[in-house]
Amino acid sequence: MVDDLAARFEHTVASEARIEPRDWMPDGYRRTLIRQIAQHAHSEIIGMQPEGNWISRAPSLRRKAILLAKVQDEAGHGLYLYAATETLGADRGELTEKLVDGKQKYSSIFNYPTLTFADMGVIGWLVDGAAICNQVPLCRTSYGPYARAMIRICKEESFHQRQGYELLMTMMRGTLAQRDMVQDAVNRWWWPSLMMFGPPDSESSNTEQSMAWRIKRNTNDELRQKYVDMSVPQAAKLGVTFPDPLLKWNAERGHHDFGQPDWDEFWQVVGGHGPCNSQRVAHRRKAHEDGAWVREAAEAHAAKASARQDG
Ligand code: FAQ
Repeated sequence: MVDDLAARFEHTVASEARIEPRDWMPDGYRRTLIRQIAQHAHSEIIGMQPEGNWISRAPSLRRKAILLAKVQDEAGHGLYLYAATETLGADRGELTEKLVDGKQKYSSIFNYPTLTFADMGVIGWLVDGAAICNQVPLCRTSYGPYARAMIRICKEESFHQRQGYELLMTMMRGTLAQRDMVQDAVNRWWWPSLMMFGPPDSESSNTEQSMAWRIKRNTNDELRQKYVDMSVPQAAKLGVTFPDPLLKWNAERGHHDFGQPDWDEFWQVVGGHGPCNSQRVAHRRKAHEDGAWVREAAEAHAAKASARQDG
């Protein structure tokens, strides 16, 4: 029986059809999806903090409205993704507990501070740019609810990226001090943005199995290369440089050569020891605790409503 189910699962994956919540799936497939989707959801929710930091200090009403909309979108992406984990049997409350207890990860990128308003532009351009590069292939991931969530999320990420690039273009047309601010932000965010794609393939414990299950459609290094190739002409048009002396076009490969991020720093950050890890998690924990009364009120309301219906 299990052999039949396993064969059907393998066939569905191999034929590029989607696995749906009620289909049989190997335990490891379910566990891997819950891990990846939960980390992704946590990243969206924690990722609201570095930008939320600037909403009250945006330089104009227009920039404030854009930033508010972007941060709200991120909350929506997080909730959408938590809903996808629920289709796999995960419990949203438990996932949040694991996040605030440091038992589940979120993207390393959100452990760096946002020092100036140029960081808002660079997060949109580079961080959302990396997110899109990583997530567009996930629209073809083998698990249906995750693939469908990615389609909508990618559309919104595209708006996020465009607003960031437009913000930077505006600053680059401004004063020398504004141009310097943009270059400084690019210098600080370039290497962390390369780390978003995960460790080099040789150190990526999950890639091989995730590719076989078609959860991941590309390796970490493939996507990192694609991102570098995509970003270089955008930087030239903007008038900024990347802080990498090894970055240059390789005509033979048809790709840019580039240097490696500091992988020791990456593992430190992933291990909870980056510049803002404790601040981010403490803030999330406080928001979760402060929201307890809302969850209790919602549950009490739902219980009363269902009692009324039964009665
Ligand atoms: N940070 O074996 P692999 C956004 C962990 S976009 C922290 O290669 P995998 C939008 C990894 O989980 C950001 N941990 O892992 C936004 C694994 O942990 P384990 C979120 C990382 O899963 C923009 C271990 O290292 N996007 O939020 C990182 O096959 C602006 C070994 O690594 C997604 O999550 C990292 N950078 O590949 C919001 C996309 N990299 O097994 C606000 C979906 C690796 O020890 C503002 N996720 N690790 O528990 C993925 O595509 C994959 O999970 C990868 C990692 C590619 C991130």
